[in-house]
Amino acid sequence: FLPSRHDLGVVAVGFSGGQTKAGVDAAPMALIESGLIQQLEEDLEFNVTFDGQVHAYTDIMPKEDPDYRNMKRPRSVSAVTWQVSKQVYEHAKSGKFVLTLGGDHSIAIGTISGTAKAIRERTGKDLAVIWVDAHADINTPETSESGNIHGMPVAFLTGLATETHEDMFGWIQKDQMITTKKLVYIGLRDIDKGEKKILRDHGIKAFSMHDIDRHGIGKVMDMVLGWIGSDTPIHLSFDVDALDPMWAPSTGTPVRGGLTLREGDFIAECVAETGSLIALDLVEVNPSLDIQGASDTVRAGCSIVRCALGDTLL
Ligand code: B3U
Ligand code: MN
Ligand code: MN
Repeated sequence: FLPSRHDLGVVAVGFSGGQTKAGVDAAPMALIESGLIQQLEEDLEFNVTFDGQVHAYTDIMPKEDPDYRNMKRPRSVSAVTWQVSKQVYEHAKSGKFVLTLGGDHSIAIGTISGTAKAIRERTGKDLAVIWVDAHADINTPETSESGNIHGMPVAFLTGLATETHEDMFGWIQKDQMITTKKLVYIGLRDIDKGEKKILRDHGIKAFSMHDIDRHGIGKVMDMVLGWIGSDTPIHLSFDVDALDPMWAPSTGTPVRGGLTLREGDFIAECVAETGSLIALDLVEVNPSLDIQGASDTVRAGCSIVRCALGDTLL
């Protein structure tokens, strides 16, 4: 199932509609302008397929998008993630590693549905997902207190939240979904009450900041990868707010007490080391928040991407 080591598909998603703060749509350009793709091509010698655009998906955006089932902008997020899903699927189907630069975390509905389907078709295997985040992003429309869909992607991807309207995530088919058994969280520290119940009821594996303090990141990564098992394709979805705001202040919902820069890189390195990583999302960098810290946040994001792609492995 492994992507041919040096073929990389890049999707740049300039979308902020899964939450209410402007600016997260500018992250792909900031990451690219800081030299990320060039580094992947020149230093890491990846054969990069990239259409050269940051997609804004303005042509598929609905004109009116009133709240539905407590969700804010459900048709817009659905339309964009459906399109992202097709873009990611095309890369993954042809055996490329897929790097998606967000955008807010709602876009993972698109990225993971795309890789889950491609991997099933190519290998018959279920995809494992490692979700690195301060938040669990597993609210259903009914448990969400904010109505922001970036707090719901995991619920839609696991089938815990479903919708029949095709234009409001009804497009997500069984073969695009993931199992809660192969979902693992790292870095959690801000979880809603409803989310806690969901995590408990479904026995979902989660390593909070408390677990990292207790065991250290090395032991935690052994447990994460042990839970997933070998020979399992892995999609890493990395929300930059998993890092402590000291390292990544420019993000929509910073939460103190997070991962150090080195712990974030270490997570990415450990996943790279398995040789089973097939896709990476980097999301929630918002260069227009905490402008003084924006370059640090972009740098931290670039570092995580390079580590996940094997830059720091000998
Ligand atoms: N759990 C809250 C807050 C949140 C989720 N993801 C982020 N913030 N970045 C919610 O809105 O669902
Ligand atoms: Mn998130
Ligand atoms: Mn988050």
